Amino acid sequence: MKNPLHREITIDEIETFQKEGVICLRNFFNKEWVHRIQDLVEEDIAHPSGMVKSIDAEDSTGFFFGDTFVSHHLEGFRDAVFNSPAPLIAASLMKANKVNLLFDQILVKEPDTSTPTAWHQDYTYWPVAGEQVSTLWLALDPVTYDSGAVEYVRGSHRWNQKYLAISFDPSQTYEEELPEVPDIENNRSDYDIVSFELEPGDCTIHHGLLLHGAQPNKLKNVRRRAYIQRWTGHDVTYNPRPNLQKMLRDPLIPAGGPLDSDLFPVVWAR
Ligand SMILES: O=C(O)CCC(=O)C(=O)O
Repeated sequence: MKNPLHREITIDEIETFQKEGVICLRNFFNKEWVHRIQDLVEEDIAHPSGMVKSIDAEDSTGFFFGDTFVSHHLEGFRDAVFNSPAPLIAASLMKANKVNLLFDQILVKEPDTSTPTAWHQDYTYWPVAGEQVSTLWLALDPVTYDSGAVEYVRGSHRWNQKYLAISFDPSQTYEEELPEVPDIENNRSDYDIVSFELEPGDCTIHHGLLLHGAQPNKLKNVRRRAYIQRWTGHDVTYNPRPNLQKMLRDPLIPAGGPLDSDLFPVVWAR
């Protein structure tokens, strides 16, 4: 099979991801992938899956659209999971001998969407244990600070601290005994915050324990469409707990075992 990477991931890039918890990779998804995924996103917005949910804050402007497990809904996303550069990027950066897709997702902030994305860690929402957990965030539009670029607290994945998942869904509560995420937004100068201006086809990959959030889309005529994949590596096991983010269905795998299942497929293995 043709190597989907237009170049290999470098040792420096792997080290940056491991140390800082986030890296930006430019232009790894070519125009063909970008156009195909843009079309799939439009199809999903028009005909969302049963996992779609409203993320707009009360009294907000615009539209913050989110749908999860989209590769179980639209076949084309399966191709983006199995045949795009994504699994090799995730495996290389996490130094993983195999990668499973936990789920994929669309997050669109339409022009003038006032809802920010609250600072959070991904990890505590998900039924996982282990180190090799990451998110690939693919830009489908030009992304700037003003259109809602994701921001990251560099190195926070190494603080040895898990935070309580804060809910994006008013019907959802998270009950783990963990401290709340600190008030980063009102104390920004205390943190080493980094973000990336992206072109369509550029992506970021961040570690599951890295604190991150995103600004509103303040622009009146620029959409901020992202296609997102959540990856795990060989050291990750299934760790179901009460009141986590809703998964598409029960994966029917034992707690403490590998994630390998139809729901969380092995996408690449060495
Ligand atoms: O796109 C956003 O607004 C937030 C993205 C995010 O939190 C994530 O991908 O984990």
